[in-house]
Amino acid sequence: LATGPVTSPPRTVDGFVREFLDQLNFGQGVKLSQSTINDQYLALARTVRSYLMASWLETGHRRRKNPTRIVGYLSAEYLLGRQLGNNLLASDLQGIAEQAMEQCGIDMAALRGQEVEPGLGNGGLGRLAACFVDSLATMDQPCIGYGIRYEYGIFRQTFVEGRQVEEPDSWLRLGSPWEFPHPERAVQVGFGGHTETSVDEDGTEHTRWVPAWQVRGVPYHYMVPGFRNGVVNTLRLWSAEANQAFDLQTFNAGDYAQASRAEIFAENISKVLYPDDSTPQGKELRLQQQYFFVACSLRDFIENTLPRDVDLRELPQRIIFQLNDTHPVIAVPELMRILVDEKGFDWDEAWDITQQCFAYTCHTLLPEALEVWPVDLLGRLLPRHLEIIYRINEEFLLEVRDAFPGDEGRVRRMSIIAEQPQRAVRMAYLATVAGAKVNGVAELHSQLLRDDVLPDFHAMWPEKFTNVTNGITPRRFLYLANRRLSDLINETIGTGWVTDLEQLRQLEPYADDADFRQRFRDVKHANKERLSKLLRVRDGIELSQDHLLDVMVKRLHEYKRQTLKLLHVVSVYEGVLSGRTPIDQVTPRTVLFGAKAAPGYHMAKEIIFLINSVAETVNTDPVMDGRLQVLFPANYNVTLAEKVIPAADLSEQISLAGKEASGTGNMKFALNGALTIGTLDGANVEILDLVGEDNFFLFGMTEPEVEELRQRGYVPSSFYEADPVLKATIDLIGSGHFTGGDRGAVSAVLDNLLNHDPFMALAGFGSYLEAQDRVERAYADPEAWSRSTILNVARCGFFSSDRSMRDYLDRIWLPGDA
Ligand code: 26Y
Repeated sequence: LATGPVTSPPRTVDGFVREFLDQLNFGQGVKLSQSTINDQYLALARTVRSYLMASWLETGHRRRKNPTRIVGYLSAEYLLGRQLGNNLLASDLQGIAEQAMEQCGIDMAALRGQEVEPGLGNGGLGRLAACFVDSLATMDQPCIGYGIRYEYGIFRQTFVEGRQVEEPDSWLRLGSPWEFPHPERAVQVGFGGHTETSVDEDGTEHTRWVPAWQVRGVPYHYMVPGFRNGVVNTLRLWSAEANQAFDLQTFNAGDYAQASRAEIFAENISKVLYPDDSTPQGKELRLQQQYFFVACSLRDFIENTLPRDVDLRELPQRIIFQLNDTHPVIAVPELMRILVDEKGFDWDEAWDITQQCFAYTCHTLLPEALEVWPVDLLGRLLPRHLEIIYRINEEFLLEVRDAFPGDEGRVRRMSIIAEQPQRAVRMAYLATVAGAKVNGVAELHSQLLRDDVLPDFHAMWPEKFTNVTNGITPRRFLYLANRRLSDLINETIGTGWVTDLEQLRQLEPYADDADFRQRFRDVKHANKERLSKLLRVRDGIELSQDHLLDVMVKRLHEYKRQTLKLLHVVSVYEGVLSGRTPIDQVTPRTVLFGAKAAPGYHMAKEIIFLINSVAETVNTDPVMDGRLQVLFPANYNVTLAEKVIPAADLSEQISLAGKEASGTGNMKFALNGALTIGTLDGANVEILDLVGEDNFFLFGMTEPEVEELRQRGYVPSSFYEADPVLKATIDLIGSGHFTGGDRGAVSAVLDNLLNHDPFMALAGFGSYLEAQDRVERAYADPEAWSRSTILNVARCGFFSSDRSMRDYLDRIWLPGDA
């Protein structure tokens, strides 16, 4: 009995109630009558866990019996969102759980609201990792997601007098029922120190790293359930701990503060997520984080996951480590160090293995976002790794000279070590040299990667480069977030779409069905009502349900151009104020922003203040007669996204062409029946291709046109002078109208726009307004609008992250396996 399969609690309401009460009584140590909502939430979560446990153990067992190449997804971020709803959906226990809670007299919605989402990521890249592991589990593909268990995730945003204030996100405070700590699987990670070289009897050199200090990495496991397929994969996040709780001698000598310092030092490593998502600061702690989780993960895989009898020459048949941007790239010299220094491989053989074990995904186009680590910092923290990187570079540059004799300019350009402005390791180059494949995240992005970011590498190894367009999981972002639309779809075409999103194509004919269109509108309206209720309670905000809901939610960045959206808002308001536009010609519209700014990104924070200032003025000015509302609920996160996206009519994807690598919010909106107003940037290009130009509001310059304008010399003020509406709009802001007469309060943003405007908002203004006019004309015809939204849903099946995973499998992880 003890060695047989683990059995789940009975899948009945009674069985669920019994397990729940057990969890409450024996797990939480309370009786139902005495329990708090938090007790109940924790017990409910642990009940769901119990049901998934048999599948988890069985999945592990099955995988050990039949070893294949598994995916080791290395990501510094996982933006998971709440777990309860997702795990209930995956295990198909929603109905049973609801009835069970009702039987216990418990309001299940209140329990759902109790969960604090693990915000272990900044934005797109972290959420993408979460979608990918969901898809791999649903496709029954073996994957371990490796990352960091930050004690504090992305900060909680509040506004004080319109300005962003950051508060720590203590997501673990009320307990974390979804994680399984495994201290017995802890691994040691070294830092600092020096290297020693010795020569053995037959004259070969051996180098050994002698670290100066060590920390313990403790893994926490999280279930990643596939959609109703009995598969549960593992996410393994590492937490840093001090080796001895206290330095005993110092402790005994009575210096308690000094004794605890070592502990604090070690635990700092996984203390907090860096809230920057583009400009790397070159901070030592960040490099410590990167090396920490990567060293833990490689050690864990090689020593504790891979069966003992496997020869490491077969490592590439057992694992492919996917590098989620450059953050985990230090894994490359770490694997070389393990193979050469610890396992005794010669260099060439180790390099051959290493090159087959890694692939690299780039997520950016902004040159300032490419990570470089100063050589002195890297050498101090990881002296052996720096030596290894130098050797990799040496041999790589020989290859370059071989391929391009006499071209020393090229050699300098391609060197992994930059000499200017200081000696530093270019992590993207290291990843490209080491990786078997390099991919961008949308067609346009991959092309610009080849042509502009890594052209020399493309010239040398064209076959290394490929594209995998991003995707989103339809489980969370359609089924879970938009239950009403899912029900309508299920009723119309069945449920196959949940794991085969292209089946949404079958909805196309219903775009011409007036009854279906009405039901589609009813869904949207009900979703607005749901959002409206939430915002009232969450933020004390009133959302008008008969407005066009125009949404721009994403991190705050100049390149994403929240200011362009704001200029549109102000121009509508200014039109009414100045009498240019009769009020009855204004389409009732609510513009909803959601955005966090990196705490050190001054301009982004000024833009937040400007949005809040405009909102306060516009929302309360009687001249607008309530027809224009600007809402900016604080602390946009996955939980809020799940309510906002299904309610939206218009999706704002207005980055300057050539700057947004892909975007994934764009896909979520289209899949939930919002129309996109957007530029030819990132995955917008592919969305437009699929939905057709009649069902997409395209505006603005193409990437080559942007480049051309920059070449010609872009003068933002000339656009200001030439366009009276733009001029009036900017002048109204400049007059202090939105800041109680204080002109200085907005000058940083305006000066920047008028004198620099690096992302050409002023150049885009005219065509953007013109596109917004098209939006309003289209919205005035509800039948035509509904038709377009239905076609958007029907044609966006391509953007399932299941398809992204298929593409990674075919092009990168298991090519030739078809
Ligand atoms: C190095 C450090 C400062 C850093 C930390 C986080 C740098 C970048 C990031 C995060 C980047 C990110 O989220 N990029 C986004 O990735 C998405 C998924 O591929 C894309 O859709 C989106 O266009 C891109 O901006």
